[in-house]
Amino acid sequence: MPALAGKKPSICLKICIVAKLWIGQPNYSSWSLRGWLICKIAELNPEIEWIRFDQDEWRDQVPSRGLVPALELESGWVWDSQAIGETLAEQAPALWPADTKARMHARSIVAEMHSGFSALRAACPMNIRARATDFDLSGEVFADISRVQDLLEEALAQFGGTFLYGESLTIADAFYAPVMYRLRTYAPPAHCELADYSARLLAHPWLLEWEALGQDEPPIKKYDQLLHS
Ligand SMILES: N[C@@H](CCC(=O)N[C@@H](CS)C(=O)NCC(=O)O)C(=O)O
Repeated sequence: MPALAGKKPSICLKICIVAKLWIGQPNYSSWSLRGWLICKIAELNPEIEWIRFDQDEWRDQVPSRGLVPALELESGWVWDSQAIGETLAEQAPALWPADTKARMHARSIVAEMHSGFSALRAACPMNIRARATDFDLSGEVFADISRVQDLLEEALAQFGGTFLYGESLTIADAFYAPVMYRLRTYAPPAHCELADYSARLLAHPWLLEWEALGQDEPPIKKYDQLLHS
């Protein structure tokens, strides 16, 4: 694994550490988006190691069994989006809401996203630049979407502002941003609190920056074919 010791730090704002973030394929990789957005919120500006899923040489360079995101810090590696979020939150507490109840809620919905919604994730892979017409959604996918709507509307009603837990993005917004892209592609929500939140979130400059990164990316057939089936 490449060592960073001795290298010059990338721009350092709040967290003054040397960092390299391994991510790829912004149009398609939902976990990469989460890792990247968490770094943005933490004001960490890592060097980015862009990987391609159709190439394999990067896989044995990361300790995450060939999965991204993986973050290489001076102190060592951390991988998996949730672990990256927790590690950076030690230095950047604003990644979580300050209020205890809000933080408990945020941790719960992040954990639920990380371990659940398998029907939605399997049937509707993130494909930011695509729009499906009349996409056939199963009952299981509808149940996942309905659960997402309940959770996010509850967060907005109890703790929210422009974003889920107030006026700044938190890890929870980072975790649900790919879900908002999925809904926009496959099943745009009719007017509701969730639709308004989704529009505000996806108009955030960091999300626009991410979306632009994927515009000219080579297509991944297996995901694009899904839209025409
Ligand atoms: N639980 C992991 C999931 C990571 C993951 O599945 N990443 C996908 C990208 S979205 C990946 O690296 N896939 C490798 C491949 O498709 O070859 C996390 O939270 O970071």
